[in-house]
Amino acid sequence: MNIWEFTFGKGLPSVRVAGVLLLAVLALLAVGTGHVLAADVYVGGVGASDRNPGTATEPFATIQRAADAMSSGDVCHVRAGTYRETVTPGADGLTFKNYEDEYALITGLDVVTGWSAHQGEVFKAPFTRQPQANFKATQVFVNGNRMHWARYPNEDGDMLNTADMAGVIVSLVDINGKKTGRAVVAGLPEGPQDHWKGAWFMGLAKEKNWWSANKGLVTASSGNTLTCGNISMHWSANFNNYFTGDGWGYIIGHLNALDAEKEWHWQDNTLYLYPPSGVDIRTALVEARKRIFGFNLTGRKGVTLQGLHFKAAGLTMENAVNCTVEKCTFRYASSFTGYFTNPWGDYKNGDGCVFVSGNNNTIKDCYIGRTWGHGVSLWGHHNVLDNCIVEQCNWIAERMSLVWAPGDDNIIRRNTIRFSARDGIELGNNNWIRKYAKRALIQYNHVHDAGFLCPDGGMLYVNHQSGNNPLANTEISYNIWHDYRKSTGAAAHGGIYIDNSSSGYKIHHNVIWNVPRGFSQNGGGTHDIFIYHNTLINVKTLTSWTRGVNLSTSNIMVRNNLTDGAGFRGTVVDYNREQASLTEFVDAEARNYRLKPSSPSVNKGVAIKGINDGAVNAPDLGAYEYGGKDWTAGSTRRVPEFPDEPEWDSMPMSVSEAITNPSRKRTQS
Ligand SMILES: [Ca+2]
Ligand SMILES: [Ca+2]
Ligand SMILES: [Ca+2]
Repeated sequence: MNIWEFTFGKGLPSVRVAGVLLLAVLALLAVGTGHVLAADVYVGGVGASDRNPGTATEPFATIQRAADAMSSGDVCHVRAGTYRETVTPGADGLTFKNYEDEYALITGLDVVTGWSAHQGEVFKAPFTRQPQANFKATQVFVNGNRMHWARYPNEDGDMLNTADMAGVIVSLVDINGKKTGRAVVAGLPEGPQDHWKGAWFMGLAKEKNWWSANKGLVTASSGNTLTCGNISMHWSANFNNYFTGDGWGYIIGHLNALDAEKEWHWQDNTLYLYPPSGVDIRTALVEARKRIFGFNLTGRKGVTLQGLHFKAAGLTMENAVNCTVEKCTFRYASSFTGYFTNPWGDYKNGDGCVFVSGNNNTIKDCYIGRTWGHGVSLWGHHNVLDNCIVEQCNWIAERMSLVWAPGDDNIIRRNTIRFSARDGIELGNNNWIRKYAKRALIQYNHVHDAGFLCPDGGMLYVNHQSGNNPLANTEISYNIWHDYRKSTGAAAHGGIYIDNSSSGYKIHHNVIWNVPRGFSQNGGGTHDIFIYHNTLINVKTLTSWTRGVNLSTSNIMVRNNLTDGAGFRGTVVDYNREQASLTEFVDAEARNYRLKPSSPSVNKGVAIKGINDGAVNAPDLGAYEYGGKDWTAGSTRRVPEFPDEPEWDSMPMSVSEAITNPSRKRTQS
């Protein structure tokens, strides 16, 4: 049998074979002369209309119109403008990019008009939004700035503090055999019976809210006492009373809470708004969330998004393959929702922000943040997150992370990851979501100022649940981790937290400071943990291992590390230097923990194959080798200026401020 018979089958008419060959030749020509067939398509600008041919001089008006007209290899150039759409490409191999340096904004917001007086300073207007499961709230912006869903007490704008919350006492009661939440809210203005029915309660039981916040839907209220149904999973289970007691909290999402400027509420297809002072609602730009996604790349291959801005709109890449997202920005992907069934949120429907369940995709040079939910969700495999800034996520204080990456073989490198109620990077949880990352590479990241509201999290968190599960074989190297903010209480972890028997981690050349525990674990059975060449400063407990009942905690190698503290523990602990003087670092005050030539840590380490092969003379202790190859961590990007959002600048810190003065404006009550 010759190859042709094998390929096309016996008895195939020769004319058919010739036809197939002709097509093959044409296809080869198309690949070889891509410029001839690939087209440039233009969207936006003067005279834009979807009835145009989509040329530079006669551009389309919508990106979707361009997407419908494009075929593989085509490039869509998006001019400056605001695009209120969810773009769903119908072909693979497309590129969508901003035109030159123009500011192209894709938004899930629509303009709200038709305002009339409601009561006092509050106005109302008709508004409906795309129906979607678990998309319980909308979001509202006035002249581009974020407003607050009506709340008691009022929101001060800092989404990760407790200073503006009320004192609460949270409990769990049995009502007709059903676990029901109770919350007593200090100072709550008393109204008639059920004054707060239909609102959400969100509470933090002080040091006891070990994992995440208490949330529930108020089913009844009397005086300042709320009865809550649909309570969050952890509150309902109330493990060892971790989620009860006194703490902080607020009521959100009720018209009766709408009593201050910048507050809004939406119900019965009516939007209520108390405009910011000095803003005339008749001339202001008021926008509310209509759509979940800005782009839907579900199932697509080889699509590139470049230089596009997303506001109040997520990106879903479910089962997407070989796609690239670069120099894009994503803000406000998710609104406040209940999450009572899933502490990881409705991650496929916006809470994931940039949600990737497919493989071999790259997200690089992006800004991602300012959201109630996740920043980036790498659920798929062989994806790369590179040189991004991911900040201000998990405002809802759930099990949501700046970077949530339970997929296998993902690479997370050179990112700046900061400001979260709980974890910085989470690599999965085999107890709750039955998935944790294998063979991940976490490298050259700068992760800081996480854990503002939940003590029992980590700069990096993962949970294998049992030491009998397969090794992760994950490498965590050359990163900087510092300032886990909720650092008091028995549950405070905050460092590299490889929880519940997580095993198979090579953790080397990391610098860690200001966390309660450097490397920690619960539950016993942890094994194959290699902790080499880390520098730990102001870490209360360097290593925290516990032994379980069925499995011993074994093969924990702690070697060539350097700290100003004391008490490294493991099964092999040697060649470490404890109680080091800060004077042996180049500039400890500026957090430069490189060694001086005179440092007693120089050349005091032991050779470890594959870890310190490039050492100058003998290996040094800690994360930097004197005279050796230097390394830095974090994104080289800067937080962009967003012309559509003039007032955010008053709140966040710049990168340099955050490094040198992380406590500024972020005081914890
Ligand atoms: Ca606040
Ligand atoms: Ca209020
Ligand atoms: Ca050396």
